[in-house]
Amino acid sequence: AETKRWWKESVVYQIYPRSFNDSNGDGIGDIPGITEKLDYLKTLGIDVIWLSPVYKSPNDDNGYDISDYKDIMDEFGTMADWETMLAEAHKRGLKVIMDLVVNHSSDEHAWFLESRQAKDNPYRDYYIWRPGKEDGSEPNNWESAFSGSAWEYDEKTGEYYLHLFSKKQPDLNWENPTVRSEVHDMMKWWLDKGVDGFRMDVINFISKEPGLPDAPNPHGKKYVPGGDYFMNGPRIHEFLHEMYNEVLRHYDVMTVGEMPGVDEKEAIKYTDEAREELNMVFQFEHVDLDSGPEGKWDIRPLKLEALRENLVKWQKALEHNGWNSLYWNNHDQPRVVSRFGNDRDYHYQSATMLATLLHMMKGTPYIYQGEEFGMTNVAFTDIADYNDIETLNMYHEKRAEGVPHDELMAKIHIKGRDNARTPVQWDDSRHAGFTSGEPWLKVNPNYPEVNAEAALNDPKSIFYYYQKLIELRHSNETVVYGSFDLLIEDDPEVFAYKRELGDEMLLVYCNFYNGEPDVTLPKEVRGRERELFLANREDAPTDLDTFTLRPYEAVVYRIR
Ligand code: TEU
Ligand code: CA
Repeated sequence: AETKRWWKESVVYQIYPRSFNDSNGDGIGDIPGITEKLDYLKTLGIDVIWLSPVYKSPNDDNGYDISDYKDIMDEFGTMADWETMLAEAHKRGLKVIMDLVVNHSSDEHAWFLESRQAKDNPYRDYYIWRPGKEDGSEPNNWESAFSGSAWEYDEKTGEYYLHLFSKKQPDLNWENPTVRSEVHDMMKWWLDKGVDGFRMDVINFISKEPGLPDAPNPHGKKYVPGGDYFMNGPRIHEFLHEMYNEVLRHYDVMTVGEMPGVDEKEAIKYTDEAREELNMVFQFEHVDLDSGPEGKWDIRPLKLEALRENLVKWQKALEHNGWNSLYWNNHDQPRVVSRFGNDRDYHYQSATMLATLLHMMKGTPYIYQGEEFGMTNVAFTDIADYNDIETLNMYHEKRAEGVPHDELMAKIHIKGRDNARTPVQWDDSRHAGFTSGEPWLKVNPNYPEVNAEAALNDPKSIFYYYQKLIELRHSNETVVYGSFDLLIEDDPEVFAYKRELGDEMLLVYCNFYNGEPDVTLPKEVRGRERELFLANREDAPTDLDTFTLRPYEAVVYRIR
């Protein structure tokens, strides 16, 4: 049987502090603003808060560019504010995990300021410096995740440094043991302050293929993705096991590694407890299914078949020795009710169906702020209303190539990261109650209808459905530890699976679209009595072996 762990029984709630709640009217969410909302989170019922970065940062990438790992960003408050927040969370039985961003730092970090001074500076090897090719061009052809080359030339010493993300996010050199021990010390420093774990930013990028070779470039592009040479690289498992031994082994904490480009075979290595690396990973396959070969802006429709095949693959691959994370949303992804649901005609129905589909699977569910009451994508028409560096860089690069404004805005409306980053809509007052000043990013104009207060006042809201899902996970072991098996292999509209533990069985039926498909119960339970465990519509039948699912209906039966 399964080893019981608190982090397997938990539901995590992600806070993107800049957009969460502004306590002092400067238009920027902050730490005291989080403390104010802890009771709200307690009402929702979550167990763990994942805080996106709150460290000192020049905010080139909203805190994912850290200039001091042991200090708090001025805009977010002080270390004392942070300590109060942690104490207040702990008082309520909420754990807090921090974002650990150590694939790269800010170019304004003291280490980098030193590193760029001279080739023989003691900090030189903290980062990845290389001379240009013979013709002076970049050391290789890798493309940055935020457009352009992944290399930046630095006049001072006449060499290039590697930045897989923005040029203000130089990659740390994990080959250097001093860098590794600096990171370990910093992690212990936070753990000793009482944090309950880490979400590790692009942690599977830290080991680069020695030699940093050019990536194949059949179409003769200027720069190409170099992921094959840094995703899940040669020393990654060694580095993570070392981190476990040096740091994590000594604390009762949870870890989740964010891992673009991880497949289930690698994931089992990262999460197999016996290997002592991480508890879980964030994989990206299911959120890449609506992208084509050209990457995230190459947008395709999602098919349930593809999603089901993928999710089932992950459920089965990690079912014995690993553990899955379950998520639809985060601060980089569009809002799920707009993306895979129908935010116009079936807002409640599709949001709750998607929630059911996710939360009834095996793994630790993650909720992203605002998801719990159905926040949606946004569509600003002016590029000046956008802030995200990925979006802006893409827009300007493509505009320069002659792609029309409207075509780019259409993509941004579907996939842009600011869909997730508009301020949390707390109520129907000015700026949705997020701030008494001017918000750093505009509020989604649908806040008069979609907001937390309205949800709290409506017993039939998405909020209370999430609350129920969390309650069921806390009160029912099958939801946490039960086996997972598909019930219907190939229905183009219905995702149906069962969870089983001992004598108990949960049957989950989700109608993914707005049709009205019929489903039939599996042979083993036909004619047997069943009770309603959860449903997002009234009057789901409990006595029929074959029944019709209504648009976006989700229903879970319990059989004992
Ligand atoms: O994101 C990792 C990552 O690979 C991103 O490129 C992500 O896939 C992209 O945003 C999708 O559009 C992490 C953080 O979550 C992200 O916010 C940071 O910008 C990035 O790392 C760099 O730290
Ligand atoms: Ca503020």
